[in-house]
Amino acid sequence: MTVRAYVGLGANLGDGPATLRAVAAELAALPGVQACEVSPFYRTAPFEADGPDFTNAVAALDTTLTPLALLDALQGLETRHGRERPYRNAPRTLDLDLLLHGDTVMDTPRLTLPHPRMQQRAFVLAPLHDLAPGLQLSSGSVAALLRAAADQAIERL
Ligand code: PH2
Ligand code: MG
Ligand code: MG
Repeated sequence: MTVRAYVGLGANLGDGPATLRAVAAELAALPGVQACEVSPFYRTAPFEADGPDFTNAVAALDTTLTPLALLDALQGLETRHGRERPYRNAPRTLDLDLLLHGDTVMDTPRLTLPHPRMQQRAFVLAPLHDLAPGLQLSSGSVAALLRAAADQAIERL
C-alpha cells in the first residue's frame, strides 16, 4: 500500500542548501519511494536551539515503506551526511524528521507520529503549507497553525 509521508529537512552546519538539494535526490532514489516532491527552501532562525541559522524544507513522499523502515532510511541518509549528536538540538549537517506517515498515530521510544512538535514550528509549517495547503492536523489546519506561528523568523530562499 502506498502512503503519503512528509519529512522535515534541516541543516545548520556546512552548505545547507547544497545538502538539502542532494538529499532531495537521495530521497527520490530510496527503494520503496515512488515519488518525492520537495518544497521551496527557507532560511530560519534557530527555534529552541542555538548556533547558525538553518536551511529548512519539507519533502512529500509516496512510499510503500513502513514508518520504521522509512525512519531507518532517513537515519542512514543523516549518517551519510556526517550527522553527529554531541547534545540535544546541537548544530547539525542534516536532520531528517518523519513528520507524518499517512494517518499513522504511534507513540514509541523510537518514533512518535505525528511528529509531536511540528504544529508549533513555522520552519515546518511554512514548507508543509507550500506542498499541502489544505492539510488538516490534529490542532487545526496547516494554514491556521502557520498564521499562529507568524512571530517566528523565517525567510523563503
Ligand atoms: N530543529 C530543531 C530545533 N530547532 N530550528 C530551526 N529553525 N530549524 C530546525 O530544523 C530546528 C530548529 C530540532 O531538530
Ligand atoms: Mg528536528
Ligand atoms: Mg531529528
